[in-house]
Amino acid sequence: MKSMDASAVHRSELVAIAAERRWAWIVGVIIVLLLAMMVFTSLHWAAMPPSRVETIDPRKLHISGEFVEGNLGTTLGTDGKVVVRLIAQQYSFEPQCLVVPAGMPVTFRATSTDAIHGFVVGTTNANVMLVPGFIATFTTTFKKAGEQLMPCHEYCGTGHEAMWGRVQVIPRDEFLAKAGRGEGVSCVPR
Ligand SMILES: [Cu+2]
Repeated sequence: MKSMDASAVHRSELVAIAAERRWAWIVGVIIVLLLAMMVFTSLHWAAMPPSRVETIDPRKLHISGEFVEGNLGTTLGTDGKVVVRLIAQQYSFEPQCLVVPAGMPVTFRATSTDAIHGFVVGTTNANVMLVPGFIATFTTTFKKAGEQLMPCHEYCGTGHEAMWGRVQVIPRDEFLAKAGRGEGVSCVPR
């Protein structure tokens, strides 16, 4: 009886050792697999060209080029495309208020003069980060007319919480009536 007990303990010990070894291998393989995936993706990403990157000198934004004051805001281009240009700076957006049409694509082009800013337009998916030196662009279509708030959503300094803009989304026909081809549309009636 004594020897049987001893051999039973011995056998279960062998089973435990085998199971431990098996799981050590499985865990080891998982770790190696994860490391290999990290190495592969980082090498793969580093080898791919970046997506379209537009740079701009943030020191000259106010002086010349696309983002001079007279060129900011919403324009209906001669090609019928709506483009909004704005800049963010501590602690405001320029312009503070935008007029955009509902139901047609609107392309935003924006950048920052100083720190990293960003904005989101109300509850829409228009949401972007603004990094000095880079032009952020995206195109979106606002579904409904109405006024939306546009807060800065990247902490940019002591005045961050006061950094807001407004976006007036107006019906497409009203917008087209307001905007002559190649002209700007602003919140301030002209
Ligand atoms: Cu900001």
